[in-house]
Amino acid sequence: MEKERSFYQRLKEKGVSRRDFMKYCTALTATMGLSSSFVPGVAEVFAAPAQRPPVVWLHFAECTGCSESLLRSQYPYIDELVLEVLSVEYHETIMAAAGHQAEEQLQNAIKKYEGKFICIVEGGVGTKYNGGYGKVGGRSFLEIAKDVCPKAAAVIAYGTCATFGGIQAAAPNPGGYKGVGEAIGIKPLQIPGCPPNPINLVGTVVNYLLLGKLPELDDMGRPLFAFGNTIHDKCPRRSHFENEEFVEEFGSEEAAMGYCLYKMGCRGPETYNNCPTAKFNDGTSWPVEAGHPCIGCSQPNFWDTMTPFYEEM
Ligand code: FSX
Ligand code: SF4
Ligand code: F3S
Repeated sequence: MEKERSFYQRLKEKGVSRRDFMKYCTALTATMGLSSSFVPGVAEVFAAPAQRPPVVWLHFAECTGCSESLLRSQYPYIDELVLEVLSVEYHETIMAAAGHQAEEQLQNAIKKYEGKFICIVEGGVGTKYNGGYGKVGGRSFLEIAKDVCPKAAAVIAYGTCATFGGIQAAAPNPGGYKGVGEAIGIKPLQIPGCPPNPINLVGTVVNYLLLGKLPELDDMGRPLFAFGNTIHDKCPRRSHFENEEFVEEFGSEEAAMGYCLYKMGCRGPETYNNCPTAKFNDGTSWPVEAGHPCIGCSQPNFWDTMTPFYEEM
């Protein structure tokens, strides 16, 4: 009770009302595919966490957009929520330590929490030349991944770079970049997207803390609650050529179809992600709603198989 009171007090100091917070929990619960009866439980995971799993967050080849999308854009207080439920032991972007001190922190964390920590990986891993195409603290990404990931209780590959290789794996891929699973032969839980939607990571973690298990996954290791449908399946622009009223309003099926971005190269029909329902930036909008075709950023081999952008497949 005391814990909960101080949590709401801290949110209030950040200008976030209990109502805003409940709105977020409701959206999160719906995204996780749970009924609304779970909303109070979800709120409690944040407000009075029973446990805070230690997290080691690794950065490999990427743009840090995955961390940025999590820490900045969605809700002004998402950082509070994340730091409330997770005990982040190592994260190069947000940690105060630097240099040798930071590396020491990583070693200490994996020793202290061996078999217990969650390892979140952001970025692709170079596999050619013994991983020589990318290093942190004098060690290659490949060496770090091989050292840290097997010691974790669970590995979450976060973003298209960590899941499928991403932009650095685009042809001609001189560094032999791959997703972390393929690079070191493990099967991580995968949350692709460039950037991924932070609600899918938070939903995965909350699912684990609330129900004591990871969400159901597809054969690529992606949570079904987020990647069970294509963009096209839930796209509101589809309604314009499938809904008689719209067709009537536009004058013909062809004219109504013009509202769809397929001819501008939309990859929605072959891209699995929940952007149309989860949206970005506090549920404000998402690419197709903002008038931009989906470029397939969460698919395997995004970049090569999705380019040239803006051309019909
Ligand atoms: Fe990749 Fe994440 Fe795209 Fe960027 O770190 S998925 S380039 S948004 O930031 O890995
Ligand atoms: Fe499908 Fe894209 Fe058209 Fe939406 S805009 S209906 S996702 S092709
Ligand atoms: Fe990416 Fe397409 Fe969503 S480009 S952000 S999967 S709409």
